[in-house]
Amino acid sequence: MTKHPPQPESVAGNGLLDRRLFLGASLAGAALAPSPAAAEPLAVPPWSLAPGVPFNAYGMPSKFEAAAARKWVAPVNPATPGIGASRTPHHLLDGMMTPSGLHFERSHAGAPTIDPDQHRLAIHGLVRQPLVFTLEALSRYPMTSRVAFVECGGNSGFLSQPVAVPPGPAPDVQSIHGLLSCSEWTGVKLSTLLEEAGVDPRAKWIYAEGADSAGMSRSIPLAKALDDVIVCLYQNGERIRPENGYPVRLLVPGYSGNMNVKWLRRIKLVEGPVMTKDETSKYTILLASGKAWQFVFPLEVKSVITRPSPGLTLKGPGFYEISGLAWSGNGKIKSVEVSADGGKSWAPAALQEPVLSKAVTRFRMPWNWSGGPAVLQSRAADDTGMVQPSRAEMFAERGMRGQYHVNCIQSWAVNDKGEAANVFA
Ligand SMILES: Nc1nc2c(c(=O)[nH]1)N[C@H]1C(S)=C(S)[C@@H](COP(=O)(O)O)O[C@H]1N2
Ligand SMILES: [Mo]
Repeated sequence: MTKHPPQPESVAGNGLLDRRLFLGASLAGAALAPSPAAAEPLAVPPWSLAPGVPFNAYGMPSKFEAAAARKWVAPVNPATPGIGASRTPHHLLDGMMTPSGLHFERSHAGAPTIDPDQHRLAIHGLVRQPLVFTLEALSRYPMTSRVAFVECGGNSGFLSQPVAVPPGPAPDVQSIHGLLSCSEWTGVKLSTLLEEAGVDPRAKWIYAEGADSAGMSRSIPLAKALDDVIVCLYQNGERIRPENGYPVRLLVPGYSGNMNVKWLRRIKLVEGPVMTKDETSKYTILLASGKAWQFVFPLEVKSVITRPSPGLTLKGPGFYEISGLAWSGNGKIKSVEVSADGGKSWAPAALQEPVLSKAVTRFRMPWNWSGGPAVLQSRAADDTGMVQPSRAEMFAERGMRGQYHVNCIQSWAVNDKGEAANVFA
């Protein structure tokens, strides 16, 4: 009798395998596809025959990785090219961190070129002692670091459109979900600075304002400001990139991206919200009834499969790792389930450590693709008990007009050629 290696256990429809496969179980039964090793040694390639390139002052990605680039749409008005957003190519990345050069950018009037020596941050309003900081002064306070995502409230808004694949470039991870990135942020806790200014008991909110020509500004509850808000000077170990707020930005962990004021110049302590443009006409959630939710701060639990996804064509049936990102503005990711049959059956994915609060979590799921059609979905839950809704559930509550905080399940249809496309399943 021939001995077969144990087959990886199927856990849900259409080829999903047990996530314990990643914990050391044998892959021998899965149809992975390297060419069988030949008896001859590997050929010596040209790059092994001469010394390589010398040193450079600031490293850049391999020239073969030029596709891993931010993308943006041409501005509606060519006179204002800095109004809009560029998006992160998550389908070409792995892990949990977004390289700084690929962090998405959403700017209302372009990135100002700020001379750090001339920049000032003022804290005033309902305080005992108004303060003005130079960057040098800010740098002398105790610093803290944390990993956190920034996500625009308009991210994934495409899923509220009626047509899954409209004419034009096919919607993909980057165009639908690219207004999300995750970095390590370092700076001074806002509570440290507010303590020094002395908060007047009448103050219940702060008003934060940027130094860009949009003067973009938001109101933030004082309780949040004192909890985990950071006045950031560093992003992924280096000074914040110009487009992400150089030389100083606010990190408001888990809250709508818009509140993370870049190029921060002023914090005023106030009794109530200031009702700025970006918290009245914009960044409010319009309901089916015509009423709108205002001041919806934390970004609700969400996930998306980044691989496979549109543009990443499967090369024949066999074993694949389904991989994606999950995050919640309310806390930690508790679980991610994956379906390969359009939501008929689900199985839990493996969560990549570390799983951090208000940061992005990478999930992985082994899959044996039969070569036939499949609809891939992921459904995340966070540690507050919130679960990602289906698209139908979400629009039953909100109607089809909701453009902000869209967090429903993303579906990718894989056809028998291995191509993936957005579908509204
Ligand atoms: N001063 C200022 N801050 C700003 C913005 C802006 O245009 N000006 N855009 C906001 C929006 S809408 C978002 S989603 C985040 C995006 O941060 P990022 O560009 O670093 O990704 O910054 C916010 N902070
Ligand atoms: Mo945004």
